[in-house]
Amino acid sequence: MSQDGYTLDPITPIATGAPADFTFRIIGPDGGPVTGFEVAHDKKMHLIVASRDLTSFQHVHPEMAPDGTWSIRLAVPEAGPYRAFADFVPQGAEGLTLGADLQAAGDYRPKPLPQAGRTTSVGDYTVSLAGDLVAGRSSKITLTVSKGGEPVTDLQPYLGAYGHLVALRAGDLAHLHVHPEESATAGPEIVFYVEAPSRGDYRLFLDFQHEGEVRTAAFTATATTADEDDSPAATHGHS
Ligand SMILES: [Cu+2]
Repeated sequence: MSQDGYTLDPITPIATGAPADFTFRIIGPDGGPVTGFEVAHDKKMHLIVASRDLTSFQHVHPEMAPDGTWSIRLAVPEAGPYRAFADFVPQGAEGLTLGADLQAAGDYRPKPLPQAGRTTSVGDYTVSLAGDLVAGRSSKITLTVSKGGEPVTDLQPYLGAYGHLVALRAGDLAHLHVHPEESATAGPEIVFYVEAPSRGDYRLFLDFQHEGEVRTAAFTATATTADEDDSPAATHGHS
């Protein structure tokens, strides 16, 4: 929740059903709300709200009032525990991702983590995943977008890239470092490097834009340790 003297301070609870204003501040090292932010990935603030069971995910861009209060119309689909992540760069400082636990009031029935798989669909789109997460190293993950069986080659830039990937660890919702490949094309492949800190299950959320609309494709992926990974493609050596 706090890092480098910065804290994510939720002001309002999150709503279920009808969207309501969700407001928060970033409290800085001097104890007051931060009002100076750099633009990163096209926005000054990226807010991610995920359910604790990782079946719900939203990536939105709040607006800031002059006093440093950020707000966005938001509703979550069901009651239960959620985690919010604010991703931002304070003026003159390093970029940060801060988390805060939120509770949407009401009865909570956690769902099991969706099964791991290499293909998922969202609307008319199919996204496939190649590559394996290996704990403790940067793993290359290639996501391929198709529509109606045809590769999509005219993805639109979204947040300064052709796709935006968020990776969260199942259980504690630890937020992973993800780097997009620099030499990106407009599809069908989008390449990321994902740093999984430990073995276990993760949920990957890909935001991509095509024909003017942003969609989110979600995958469950399991990270192995290097020793468990005996595939020929593994780059480590067995002697
Ligand atoms: Cu964002």
